Amino acid sequence: MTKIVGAEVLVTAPGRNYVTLKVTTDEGVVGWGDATLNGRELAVAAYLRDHVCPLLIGRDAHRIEDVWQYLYKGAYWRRGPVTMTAIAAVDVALWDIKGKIAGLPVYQLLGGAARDGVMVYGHASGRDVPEMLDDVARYLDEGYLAVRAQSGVPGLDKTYGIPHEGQTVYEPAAGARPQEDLWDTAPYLRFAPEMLGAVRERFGFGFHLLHDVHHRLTPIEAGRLGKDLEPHRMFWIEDPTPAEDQEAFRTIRQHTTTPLAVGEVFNSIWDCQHLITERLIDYVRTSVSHAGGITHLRRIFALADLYGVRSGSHGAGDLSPVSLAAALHVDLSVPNFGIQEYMGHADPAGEVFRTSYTFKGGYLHPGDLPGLGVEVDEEAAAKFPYDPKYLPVNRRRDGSVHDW
Ligand code: GCO
Ligand code: MG
Repeated sequence: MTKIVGAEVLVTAPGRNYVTLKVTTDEGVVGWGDATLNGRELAVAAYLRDHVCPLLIGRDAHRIEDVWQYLYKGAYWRRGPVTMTAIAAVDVALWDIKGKIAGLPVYQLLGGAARDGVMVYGHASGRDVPEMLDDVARYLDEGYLAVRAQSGVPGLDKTYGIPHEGQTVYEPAAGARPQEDLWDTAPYLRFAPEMLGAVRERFGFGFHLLHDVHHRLTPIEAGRLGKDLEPHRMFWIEDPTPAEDQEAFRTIRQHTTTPLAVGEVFNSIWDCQHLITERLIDYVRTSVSHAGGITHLRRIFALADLYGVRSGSHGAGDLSPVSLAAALHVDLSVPNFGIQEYMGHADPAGEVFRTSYTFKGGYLHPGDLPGLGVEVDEEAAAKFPYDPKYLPVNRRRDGSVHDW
């Protein structure tokens, strides 16, 4: 038995807020897990500190499945982003420990590499189409095989996916109260096919093109968008409608052959059960850190594999480098990997998180260090105290709240 003797929560804001779990064994092996839930960070930190860490002490670090079931079923109150992010952090930390004890990178424990590298997509954006096109060019020059394109919509002063002045990596959370944005569906629906068409016109079809709708359309509007985008041969459109309504995807599917991706806000297999088994989507975007860790994510991907649905995990900057590393170990090993989002982490995050994944020719690789291959510098972390920040709220022209 490898006894857990320590479980501590670190909240740090090197550029943005991250919640990190540190689990220590009786032999001094340390495992790291990511528990960041953008805009609700302290809820997960408290859930872990008050209700999970005390229960971990004395348990066997090797019994990952048992610990998972104990925390999931044992809470009685199941699922939800806070609970599942907390369980994920424990799960990932235990996989890290298992790898370090075995002397193997985590992907070896998951069955070994099923591919040589993990294809990632980068985020190109601009306040207008010319600026966005220049950004696409930058990604293609860097060797990316897949690029997500977002552009400011004429008539709307702020749009999802466009960095604020001075940001190198896009981060929508800002301010101690949510920023309020204006949303108007009609101009967006007219503009999106035009701007994605401009990408194909300038750069052709020799790379994968993606676009995030960020939950803003109704099913029939999404069907129309998908149809209008068919000539541009999208790799996917993401989150066309609010994700909790699984039935909505049936309507979208009836109207378009543009591939559909959804799931960054899902936290369990139950959130995507019908989407997968009824083949209503092409890619499931559940992430290690928000969907119950490596253990539960693998279960989701195994179900998806049966139905020809591929993985396309969320990998925004608010998922810490610990989470990205964990995702890469899963991505490298599952048969039905599709693509991995890779947004990067702006400095000074690099001072706190020492990573060993590498990018080459459009692919990331998690590296071969034992465990996840990420270490957290606690002294550096202590220099960046928690900085409350909220995700924006969208309002329509009449002042009513829309999905952001
Ligand atoms: C994405 C996501 C993010 C989210 C962010 C919220 O596709 O990367 O939509 O940009 O908005 O993770 O915290
Ligand atoms: Mg998204």
